[in-house]
Amino acid sequence: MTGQTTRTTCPYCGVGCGVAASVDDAGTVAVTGDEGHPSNRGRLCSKGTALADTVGLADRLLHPRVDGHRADWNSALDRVAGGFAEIIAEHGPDAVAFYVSGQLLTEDYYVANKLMKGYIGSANIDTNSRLCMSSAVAGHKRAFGEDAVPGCYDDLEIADLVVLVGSNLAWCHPVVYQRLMAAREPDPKKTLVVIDPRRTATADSADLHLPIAPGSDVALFNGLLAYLAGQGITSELPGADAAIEAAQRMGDAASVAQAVGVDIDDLAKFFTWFAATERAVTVFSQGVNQSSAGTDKVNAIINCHLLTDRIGKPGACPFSITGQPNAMGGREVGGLASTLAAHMGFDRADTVQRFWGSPTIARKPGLKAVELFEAIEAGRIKAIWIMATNPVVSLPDADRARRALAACPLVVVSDVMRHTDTVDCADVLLPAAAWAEKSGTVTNSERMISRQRAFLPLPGEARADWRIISEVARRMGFGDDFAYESAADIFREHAALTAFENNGERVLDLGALASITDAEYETLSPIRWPLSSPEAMRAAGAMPARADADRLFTDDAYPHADGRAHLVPVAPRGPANRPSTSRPLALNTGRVRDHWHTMTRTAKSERLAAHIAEPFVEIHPEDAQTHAIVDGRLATVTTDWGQVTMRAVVTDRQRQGSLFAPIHWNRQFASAARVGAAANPAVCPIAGEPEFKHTPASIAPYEAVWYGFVYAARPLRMQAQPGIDHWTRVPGARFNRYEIAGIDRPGDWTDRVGRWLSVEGRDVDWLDASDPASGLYRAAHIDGGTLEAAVFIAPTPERLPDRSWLAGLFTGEPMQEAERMAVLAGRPADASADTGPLVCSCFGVGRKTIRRAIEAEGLDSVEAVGRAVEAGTNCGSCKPEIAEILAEASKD
Ligand SMILES: Nc1nc2c(c(=O)[nH]1)N[C@H]1C(S)=C(S)[C@@H](COP(=O)(O)OP(=O)(O)OC[C@H]3O[C@@H](n4cnc5c(=O)[nH]c(N)nc54)[C@H](O)[C@@H]3O)O[C@H]1N2
Ligand SMILES: Nc1nc2c(c(=O)[nH]1)N[C@H]1C(S)=C(S)[C@@H](COP(=O)(O)OP(=O)(O)OC[C@H]3O[C@@H](n4cnc5c(=O)[nH]c(N)nc54)[C@H](O)[C@@H]3O)O[C@H]1N2
Ligand code: SF4
Ligand SMILES: [Mo]
Repeated sequence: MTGQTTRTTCPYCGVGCGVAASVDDAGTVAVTGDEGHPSNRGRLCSKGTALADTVGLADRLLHPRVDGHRADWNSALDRVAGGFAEIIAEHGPDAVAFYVSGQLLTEDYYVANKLMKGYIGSANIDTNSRLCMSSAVAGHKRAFGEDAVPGCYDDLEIADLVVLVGSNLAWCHPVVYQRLMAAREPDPKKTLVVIDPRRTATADSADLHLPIAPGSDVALFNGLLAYLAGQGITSELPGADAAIEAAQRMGDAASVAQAVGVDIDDLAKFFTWFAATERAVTVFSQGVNQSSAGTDKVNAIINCHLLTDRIGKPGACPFSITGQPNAMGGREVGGLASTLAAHMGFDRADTVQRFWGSPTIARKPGLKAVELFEAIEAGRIKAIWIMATNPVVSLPDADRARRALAACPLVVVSDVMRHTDTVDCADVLLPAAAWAEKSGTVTNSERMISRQRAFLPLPGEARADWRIISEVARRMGFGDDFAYESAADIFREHAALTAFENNGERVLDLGALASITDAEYETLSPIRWPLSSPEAMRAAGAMPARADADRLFTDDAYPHADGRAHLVPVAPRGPANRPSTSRPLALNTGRVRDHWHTMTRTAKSERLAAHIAEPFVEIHPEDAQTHAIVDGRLATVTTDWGQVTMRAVVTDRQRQGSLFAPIHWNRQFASAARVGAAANPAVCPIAGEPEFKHTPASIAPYEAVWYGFVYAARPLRMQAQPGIDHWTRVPGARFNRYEIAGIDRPGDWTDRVGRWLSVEGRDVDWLDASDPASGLYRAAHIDGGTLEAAVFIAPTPERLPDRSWLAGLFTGEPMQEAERMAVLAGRPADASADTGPLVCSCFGVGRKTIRRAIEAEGLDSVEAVGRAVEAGTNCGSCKPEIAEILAEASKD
């Protein structure tokens, strides 16, 4: 496959950017944006740009393992099929479950769903999309009659008003954000409103930021609906009167502002802008979905669009932006326990069974993710197969997930990594093919189906997920119906099911692709559904091959039985658990720019790992003072479910009363930063989506008496190091960095540090300097002239040297005398070597370099910084941060 370019799709976020990948004769992979892909038109963000860094085989799971030992495929698959069959025979089909992922390809997902619902005969298959999109799914069904996103990315460019609700678009959907920013540039009348309790990088570029009280979105959008109705806007749609009446119970604008916790003038500005702007798009994401009122929040937003008839038109729609690359594909095949397949509910069980010709069919919904793990812990589910997700990190009350897996008689995990917090709980481990090695399709946030294509050979014994599932199905006696030879075979079957007995009832219709040939599948260009078969279109009186699938509901026809859209009356209610005297703060959780979820892939890229190197907890300055939290020191956050310890960041970007911590770090990378363990498992009663954005919490300083860091060419086994009470690993290409802290000071640092680095008995050059009076200690371990490790200890973190320049000394080349001295002195010989924390990951430009350039050259714009030091000139993901550094420099 060398020497050619393969067009495929980025495996990260739901933007679904097309990429072009090539492998040269030396095996070096290069990835660039695909100019021909309509969703990104060649653009990529920092994560997409760094994809080539992440395809290496380090730490990959390459062979099946059973009970902790390497096994061959036959015995591993027999164990899975036999184990499941035995439990089903004894306890019935509802005693087993699959827990799958929006990171599976549509074909993998389709086969998993078919096996569980049509052959095992249970609906106990749920997906991590439950934690992500299920409120949007339920909201769409209530409003439209089907789970369908009406608009497309072009709408954000066309709109005169874009409202982002609970979405940090600049970091989480960066290419859509770039498209939006580019559209706004020449057109100052295009307005952006950001609704988020935190002042995020996205909020920085808004015309108006409403830092609402956590969980108050229903109050806000009910307030808007009442305002719109007050302007004389009416609607004949079912539910309109009831929804308006419910909204009017909020009272006047002052009571709404009070409930939402924002300035009344800002609120009025938002309401008048929305009322006056026909072309308005409201984008919503996890600040809306991940709530015990998630579904109501979704409908509160959609109500405002239905009342004003702003849907199905260019530049006007409510827009649920999806997180994972194939969140949408998973919803299409029925990966959620609450649907059957192809957007059909359990009322269509006979249709689905007829199509599959299956021996049985699930007739009622299965357990949703949080309940599913409860049932495992309680022993009601006795076998679980987890694919492409890491629930020991990502579920709320994640320690329960770990306990559940420990208690479960059969835990099967299909993954690409040898170790994750979940993999470490498995009885059977199945090595899956990773991105770059697997082929199939994904659907992005704008209903665009794109191909993922393999451009690297399958490593070790890894296999595509659909093959693994089909093999297990065969061993369970269902071979004839799972005799797929290629992903294309599965895709055709899926497409045919969407059209089967459809008669125009379901918007999801891929009928036109049901007879696609292998060759056509191979070269399939990105294509948006619906794609009815020509016959179906003709029967429905529409023209064959309707070209315009860009927008749904353009003709005001909806999949509800009455053919209309419904407004849903909703009443505001607070989070499931409110802050109290013992837990006075609300813990909010979310993402950072350069990491993806549980870091299994982004941590392979040194430049991505360097952007935000450590887990942190953000706290407002007033709260920091109340709770004695100091910026840069460690703090422990405790909730009723668990505890994490992270670096405190004191900032007024955070609302008073709230904390924010990232979701990414876990046991593989830090001693105590798995934030899911602290997250409230309360869920939305309709969708079952957890309340990840709001857990009552307390915070206290972590009583470290020393802080330090280690750079080491070889990885250290942190769990086993004496005297290190707290650690974070920051992966690098030629070194590992460990940020460490302890609650006891050792008598002899030389002895202690020597043991960490196991230098005893080796022929090494060992330099160290200890100053007991000041509590400072430094050591360098040089082997054969090259730097092997460097250690710095100080009583407070402020007294530790900057990290960035030290990384540059791990070159594998002999050290110069000046460099040795610099290490011991704790500062670089040349000050410009200290670049500060990484800002631009494409060109490796640090904060200090940018600050120095701004000051030295009097730079005053993001573009000028780009011209001077290159930062921000490739993918542009760091532009909001450069703007922030400029603002900071102008203040100082
Ligand atoms: N860099 C990066 N990008 C990603 C991912 C990643 O891991 N890393 N993951 C992808 C996935 S799967 C997903 S689901 C998306 C998520 O994308 P987003 O939803 O944009 O990301 P989050 O950081 O989870 O949360 C968004 C915002 O909701 C805000 N919020 C919290 N509570 C409330 C509230 O009550 N009301 C409102 N209005 N806002 C609130 C938070 O402060 C936060 O800034 O990102 C995708 N993109
Ligand atoms: N506190 C808190 N928790 C959250 C959230 C939050 O905002 N706050 N957000 C939630 C959301 S929206 C999401 S989407 C989840 C994400 O959470 P997870 O799905 O648990 O996170 P990932 O790290 O993406 O896990 C994917 C796993 O699949 C493996 N993998 C990668 N490719 C393949 C493949 O092709 N096949 C197989 N079999 N395995 C593969 C990876 O190595 C990794 O172990 O987290 C949820 N949890
Ligand atoms: S925005 Fe970035 S992470 Fe998302 S698909 Fe595009 S390149 Fe990948
Ligand atoms: Mo997600």
